[in-house]
Amino acid sequence: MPPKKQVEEKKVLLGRPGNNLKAGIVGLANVGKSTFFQAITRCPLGNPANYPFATIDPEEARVTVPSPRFDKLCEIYKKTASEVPAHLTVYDIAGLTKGASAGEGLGNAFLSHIRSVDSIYQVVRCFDDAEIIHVEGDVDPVRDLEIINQELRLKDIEFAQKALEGAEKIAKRGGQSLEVKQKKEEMDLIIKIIDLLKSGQRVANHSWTSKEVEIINSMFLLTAKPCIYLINLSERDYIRKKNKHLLRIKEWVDKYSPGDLIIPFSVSLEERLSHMSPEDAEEELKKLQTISALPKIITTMRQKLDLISFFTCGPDEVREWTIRRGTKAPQAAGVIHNDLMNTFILAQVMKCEDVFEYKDDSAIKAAGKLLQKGKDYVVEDGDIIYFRAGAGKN
Ligand SMILES: Nc1nc2c(ncn2[C@@H]2O[C@H](COP(=O)(O)OP(=O)(O)OP(=O)(O)O)[C@@H](O)[C@H]2O)c(=O)[nH]1
Ligand SMILES: [Mg+2]
Repeated sequence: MPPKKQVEEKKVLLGRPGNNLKAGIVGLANVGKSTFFQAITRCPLGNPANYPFATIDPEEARVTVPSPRFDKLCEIYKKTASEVPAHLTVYDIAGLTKGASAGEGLGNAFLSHIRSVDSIYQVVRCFDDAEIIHVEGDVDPVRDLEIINQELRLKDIEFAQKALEGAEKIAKRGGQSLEVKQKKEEMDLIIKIIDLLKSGQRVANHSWTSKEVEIINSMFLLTAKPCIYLINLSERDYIRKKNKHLLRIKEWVDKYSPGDLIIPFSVSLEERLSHMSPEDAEEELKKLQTISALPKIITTMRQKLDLISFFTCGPDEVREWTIRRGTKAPQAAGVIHNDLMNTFILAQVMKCEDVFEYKDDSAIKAAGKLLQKGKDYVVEDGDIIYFRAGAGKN
């Protein structure tokens, strides 16, 4: 007897659907956000300056995703005319102040900029420099983490309370209708969320069922966005991997943002490197016996956002494409072109590792490593895909 087909519950991911996800740079004013934005995007946008609230309107730029696999594929398919790496979109956002959730500083405008991104790079100042004004008077990263965390939570509590009132109105109608039943369930969840936020926790760090995630996604909460904590150290501390605040920062993150990553880096070092040629930057890093933190900052954010890559390789182009984990073959084809999704026939799939080993498409085919996959195939990270679509056309 053939095995029973398992009915899998589709796991709903926290956050917006889609592949073009954005990471926003968040933090107190004057902590180095715009300087970091310029270094990571290598673009002149943003307005780094030594006074708080130098940035008002958000700026957006794309960051090339560092990818050893992509570089290797470009080498193997060397006759390709064009090489297109994957990108991550990064936003430089205005500095936050204490009381922003109640309208202080740029207040709600600032928070609406955070609402439009999918994840947060939180820049935390850990460097001492009397020349650079600290809006709170002194360097105290845990206090700064508390301020940002509190503002985001307060805004979420306000949002959740509004959502609760809305659900309550419908639930009050009474009766046994499906809508009333759903709204009652929604109310229970929202009350749970409000309690969680009041206890200092973020929504993203809690585990939720797919049904709960669907409701949470409709609420657009700020603390439902994944966060990476970027600890801005002086060059010296970054190179020697030591700073007196790091342990307390780790304790705070473990308690209030459990599971989230802390990446120490040095904005001033990255800024210096960004003005050098790749060769000079490499030389400088060798001399300092250190590495740039930017590749890790980019790749870990992609992981946080559940973004993976597939590749298309041929004589015309090697390209790395971004999809969300769990995407099926036709939808992955749709990232290239809608027509490819609508007229999808099949996907011919090779694995990156096999291409690295055999270095030749026909050898891979001969080894039986060219796989034919249909519309239910869930694309895996590192797949090299050749889509067949339309009336048997490629
Ligand atoms: N010493 C030192 N100064 C830094 C570092 N990072 C940034 N700065 C300086 O700090 C000042 C503020 O930097 P910005 O990048 O404008 O800070 P921001 O967080 O974007 O500020 P707002 O947009 O006003 O919120 C600038 O004068 C930078 O040169 C650092 O790592 N070390
Ligand atoms: Mg700025």
